[in-house]
Amino acid sequence: SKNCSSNSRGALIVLEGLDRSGKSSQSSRLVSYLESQGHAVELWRFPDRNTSVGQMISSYLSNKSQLDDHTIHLLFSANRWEKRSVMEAKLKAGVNLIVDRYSYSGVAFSSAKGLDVEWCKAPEVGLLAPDLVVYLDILPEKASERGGYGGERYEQLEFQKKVAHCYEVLRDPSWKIIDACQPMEEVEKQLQEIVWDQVVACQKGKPLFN
Ligand code: T5A
Ligand code: NA
Repeated sequence: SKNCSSNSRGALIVLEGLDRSGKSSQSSRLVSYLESQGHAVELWRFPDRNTSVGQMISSYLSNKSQLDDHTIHLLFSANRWEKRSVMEAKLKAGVNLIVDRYSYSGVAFSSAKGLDVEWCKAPEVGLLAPDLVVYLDILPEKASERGGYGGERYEQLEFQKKVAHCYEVLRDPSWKIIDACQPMEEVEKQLQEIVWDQVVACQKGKPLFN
């Protein structure tokens, strides 16, 4: 249960899920909703392709470059580390951050390639701990039907099945799961309710570190 005392920092809210589960659509709808309710809120996403590390990641994802699996894993993590201090400052200033993918994507996608889970988790230790993780749950087969996969490296059904399994292993009981096969408006409504109950109506008492 959350501590409803006087702390007024922003909340760190993470959306996770397979490719095409609807994270980007729902993140931006959630941001609009929170703004309309008068909350300070920003939309963030990982990978952040705007930095030089992010450009290396983007090039890898679009198959323009090849990298060792460990190397790309560490770049994804570095891409979160390079944003960590700005995120911390925003949260301390009372801004809520809605984050489209975070460390869990890092661990799920790399361990789906066969890398050791504990090795994958190690570089994430020390990053800011989310107040809420929402998993948009969809069968890989259903996700693959949505608008068709583009050309990016991980957008293949067989690989997404492995990722889904890795997310199941990672998931802990604090995660909120939404059935992402529902109409967009229904997912949106359930997400609003969860965020409201878990974070917004109740002031945050949780420290920013694990
Ligand atoms: N990755 C990422 C790692 O390997 N390690 C890491 O550390 C990180 C952070 C790029 C890749 O990088 C990997 C994971 C990814 O493979 P990305 O840039 O976030 O990550 O790209 P994607 O997740 O692939 O983004 P997508 O755009 O494919 O998926 P979204 O954001 O989940 O889905 P969204 O909202 O764009 O919707 C996809 C389509 O489905 C429709 C939408 O209109 C859209 O056409 N849709 C629905 N249709 C019907 N019903 C609904 N409820 C719908 N919701 C959305
Ligand atoms: Na996306």
